[in-house]
Amino acid sequence: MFSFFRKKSPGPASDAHSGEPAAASESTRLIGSALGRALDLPAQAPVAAERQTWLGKLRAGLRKTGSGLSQVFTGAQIDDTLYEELETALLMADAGVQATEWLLQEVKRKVAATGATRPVQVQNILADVLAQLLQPLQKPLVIGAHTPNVIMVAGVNGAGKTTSIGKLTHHLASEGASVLLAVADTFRAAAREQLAVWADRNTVEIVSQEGGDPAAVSFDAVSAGRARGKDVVLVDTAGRLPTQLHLMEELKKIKRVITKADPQAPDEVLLVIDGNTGQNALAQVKAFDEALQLTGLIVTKLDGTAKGGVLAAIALWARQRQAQHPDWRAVPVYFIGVGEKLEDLETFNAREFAQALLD
Ligand SMILES: Nc1nc2c(ncn2[C@@H]2O[C@H](COP(=O)(O)OP(=O)(O)OP(=O)(O)O)[C@@H](O)[C@H]2O)c(=O)[nH]1
Ligand SMILES: [Mg+2]
Repeated sequence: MFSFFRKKSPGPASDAHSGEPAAASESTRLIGSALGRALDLPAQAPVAAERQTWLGKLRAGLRKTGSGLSQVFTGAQIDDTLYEELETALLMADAGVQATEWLLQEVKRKVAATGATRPVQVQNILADVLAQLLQPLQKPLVIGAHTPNVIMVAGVNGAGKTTSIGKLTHHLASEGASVLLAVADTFRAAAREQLAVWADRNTVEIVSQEGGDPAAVSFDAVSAGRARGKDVVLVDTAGRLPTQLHLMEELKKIKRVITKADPQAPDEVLLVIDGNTGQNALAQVKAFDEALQLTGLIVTKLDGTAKGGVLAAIALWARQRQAQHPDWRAVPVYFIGVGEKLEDLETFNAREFAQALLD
């Protein structure tokens, strides 16, 4: 079994088997070293510079809209005005009413408990509270427990599914994993072509069918993946709104049929969310989870004008849901997209994200 975190580390490493989040430095391992264990590749030192680059992109993206957050703490004292401004800034950053209230309460509680008197202390407290709230969303994607590892990818139109699959393929393939791409977006010829371009770039195989049934293509792809001994099968589906019930039924069918091809599959059902979607992202997570029982999220376009706060809303929802249903599997954010290039996919780190949001 191997994960997206380095396994052969000279220092303390995360343990994919335990599902424990990696330490910050270890999380710098992108998929790049994911297969180190399985393929016996030499371990590499964390590439701090690369992490800096994407953090910079994330910060720059969030700063475009999230600048309000850091400005809240420039005053001289902690008073009602500060909390009011903080409330407004959190709402503006897309945290939503519930998560905003929750964060405010937690911050006030900790301010009282620590006897903080300066606004900058409130800023640090908020960073901690936010990081703690987001922490359960941080989890490595582990692949290799079952072969082929079947990853089904869903989401609304234009969220970044195909691009994310391309990036994921690139990283997996560059580490020597054999990947098979399935075009379960059979509606548009353009969709086949788009994925074929990614397949070419990554020199991996692709299963597609003109105008065919997306479930049938998925079945063929998983069967082919098994027959050809592939490590990973990535299934790209067509974009759809959760309100398009017949299309949601179609997604369920794709999932069911994948299980027919391999009773242990799909290993992952990922929802791709456009980071610019605001509060509607939470509605998407709920609806797609209801239909498909999601196992993870990819949040894209965080390099643009996304406000980032929606992750707090998702984290609070997950926290409340978990409290009500202890058996419910959490829906971690496996990756975030910070650009359109192959390398613009990063593992999610709660503390770094909280810090970037507050910068
Ligand atoms: N800036 C930026 N653009 C992105 C990112 N991810 C995807 N995009 C862009 O978003 C647009 C839509 O991406 P696609 O991958 O085609 O989205 P999709 O979900 O597959 O779309 P449909 O299949 O039509 O539903 C493209 O122009 C991508 O280049 C990202 O992380 N950052
Ligand atoms: Mg697509």
